[in-house]
Amino acid sequence: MIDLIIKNGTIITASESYLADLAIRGGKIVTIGQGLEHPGAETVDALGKYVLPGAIDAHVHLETPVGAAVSADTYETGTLAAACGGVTTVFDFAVQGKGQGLVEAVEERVKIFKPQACVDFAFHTAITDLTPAVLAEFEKSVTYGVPSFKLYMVYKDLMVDDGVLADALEKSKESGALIAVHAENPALIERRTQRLLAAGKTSAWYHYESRPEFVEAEAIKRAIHLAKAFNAPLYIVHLACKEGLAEVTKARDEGYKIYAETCPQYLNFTNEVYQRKDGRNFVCSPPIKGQESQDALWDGIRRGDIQTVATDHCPFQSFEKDWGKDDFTKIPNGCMGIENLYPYMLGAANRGKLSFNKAVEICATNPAKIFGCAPEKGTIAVGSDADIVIYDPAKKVTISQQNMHSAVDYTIWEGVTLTGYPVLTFSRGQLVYKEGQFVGQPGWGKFVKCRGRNELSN
Ligand code: DUC
Ligand code: ZN
Ligand code: ZN
Repeated sequence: MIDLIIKNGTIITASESYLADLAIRGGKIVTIGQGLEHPGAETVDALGKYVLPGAIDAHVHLETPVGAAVSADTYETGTLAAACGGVTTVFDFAVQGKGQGLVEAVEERVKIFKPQACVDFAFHTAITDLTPAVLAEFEKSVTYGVPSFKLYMVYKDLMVDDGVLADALEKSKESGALIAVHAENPALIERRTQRLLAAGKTSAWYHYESRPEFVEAEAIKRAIHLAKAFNAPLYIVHLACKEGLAEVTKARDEGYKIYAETCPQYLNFTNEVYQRKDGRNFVCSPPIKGQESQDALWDGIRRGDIQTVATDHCPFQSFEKDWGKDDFTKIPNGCMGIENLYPYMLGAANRGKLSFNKAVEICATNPAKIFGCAPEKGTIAVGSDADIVIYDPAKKVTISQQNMHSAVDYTIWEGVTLTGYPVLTFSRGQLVYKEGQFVGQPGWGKFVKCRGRNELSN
């Protein structure tokens, strides 16, 4: 018995675009063909529309304490907003408490996530305390289904030093784990910040001045240097600067498995936003850089040196951003984007900035391959999960806080008009979003266990 047939659409994968019908049974794609009919199956006519794999947002911080604030989206509102933007899998971070085991940190989070999740979810673990016991637990975490570990090179309470990063890289090589880094140089940031504050330079612009391009680039170079030393793969999260990207390109040209992710906010805005009256709403780390970096990031995507685009979704309410109106160091760091990722990247494809196949590759197929959930996730193929977005290339939407679904009271994307927008989202064959409305169920999302050893070739 077939549950659902999607007819007459243009199917777009990372490698092909073609007209075909899809048949779905038990949450899986079971047939791709022409003229599919099945009595009793629900039928969706996608004539004139694009049929895409659901996006994977490989970088979100839901309900996460950051300093005195907690990021505004709960697991429920965050994954609900994800569904409404065509994201069918999110990767959240389980932050390891001091002395805590890696699997224990994830299990704690799964318990809270499970009843609330509106789409499927997976985890990276943020390692904050790399004891010998934790190093010895790498294999167990890989086997358990969380093979990717993030290390922060900045942020008091979270950051690790170069020795820890080196140990983690060395161990990742033999255990099949993938190390990811938030790359910025904390010593440079600290001294620059003190100097700026002492000079009374306190506005949001100085958040950028305290950690400009070279501060990020230095840390990227250092992390890549260490990864090369152990010939270990490395994933750089939220890459935002031209010079750091050049180092990624160089290492990849030399044959190293260095992967880079960037975010929509770095692709759409420049550091000029920090001069705006609402500049503090754009405060995130690494900060949004200058035009040269933005141009380089787009080139990096088109060349394949940036393999993924994810959001770093970590919104804070206006009143929390306002804590820093007289001191940029008091602004909670983070921007929103979970609902904007796919519409924005597909809108860019619709404008000819990249191909639709490339947009699918970087938003869905590559994250699934890198983090070990392909081909169940990230593509349209027989046997894959029926995580499907129907996209209307003619539908115009102007983004506004009112038509978004996140729990935050503003959006940095306010007023941005997109031509082309998702009209339906299916999560494992279940309709969860229809024409501006969430129509799914909290608790529907399931925990996706990933495999180690990423499957993306260099
Ligand atoms: N950067 C942010 O801006 N927010 C959350 C964490 C991060 O790395
Ligand atoms: Zn980060
Ligand atoms: Zn982050």
